Amino acid sequence: MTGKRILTIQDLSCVGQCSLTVALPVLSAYGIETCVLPTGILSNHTAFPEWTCFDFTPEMWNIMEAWRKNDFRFDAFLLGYLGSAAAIDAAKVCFRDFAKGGADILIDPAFGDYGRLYPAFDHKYVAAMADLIQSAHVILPNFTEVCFLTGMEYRDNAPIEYLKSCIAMLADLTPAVIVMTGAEQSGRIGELIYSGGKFTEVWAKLLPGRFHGTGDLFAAAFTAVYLQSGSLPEACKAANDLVIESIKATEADTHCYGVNFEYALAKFRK
Ligand code: PXL
Repeated sequence: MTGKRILTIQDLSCVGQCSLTVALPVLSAYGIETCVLPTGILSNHTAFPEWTCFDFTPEMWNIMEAWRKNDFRFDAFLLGYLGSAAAIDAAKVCFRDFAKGGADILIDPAFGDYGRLYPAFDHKYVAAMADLIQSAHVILPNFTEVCFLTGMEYRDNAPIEYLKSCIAMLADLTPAVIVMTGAEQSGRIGELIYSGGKFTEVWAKLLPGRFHGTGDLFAAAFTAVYLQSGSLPEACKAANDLVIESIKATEADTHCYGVNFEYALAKFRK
């Protein structure tokens, strides 16, 4: 138990396990008191063909006003898919007004994958995210997000030297420790951690198939273990183990619904 109270700021997608429907149960299962601030309410995530989005940002400001009166403070923040530049502005005020001294701020930029932006986003959103990560202590981008944030070219199956050079460029643009997720090299998948000018690599077995929501699952488990242990590689390893167990428990043709982390969590708590 950390005794820490975390605030996670992300969208609430009603169908398709991702964002808040992953972060809340996973952080709670690791014994962390978790508060939520939804940025938007979607019918389902945007990898399904049809979706609606109710912009929740006006209510974020009302919520923050009540929190100020209650004098709430948080020990840590985990941000994922925010959905709009307006939600990014609200998140900045949230850090300013509700962070305890020394609070950890972890941000998954969560705006793209496989070389492309998610449908709701454009370059303005990327620029707003580049500004937001100035406030972060740890960021969890995938390679697509590293490329959009740096302007580097996205390449499939890029050699590790290229991945590292892009990450080093990103390190010039943010003070945060970088944990690049989903690096793939010779049948392995893992994280490239860049901290204090040095790289650390954490690798796991690459399972076949592409599954939605694994980045959000990784971020939630990583955050829980990082807050408890203070170790970046340990947090990566624990999060990889949970993602792998979840994928193994997922039926192959249901990938858009997210992975079966519910089964994996129940198993790991036995
Ligand atoms: O898993 C990332 C994510 C979160 N939230 C929404 C999304 C996506 C990715 O597509 O659409 C709404």
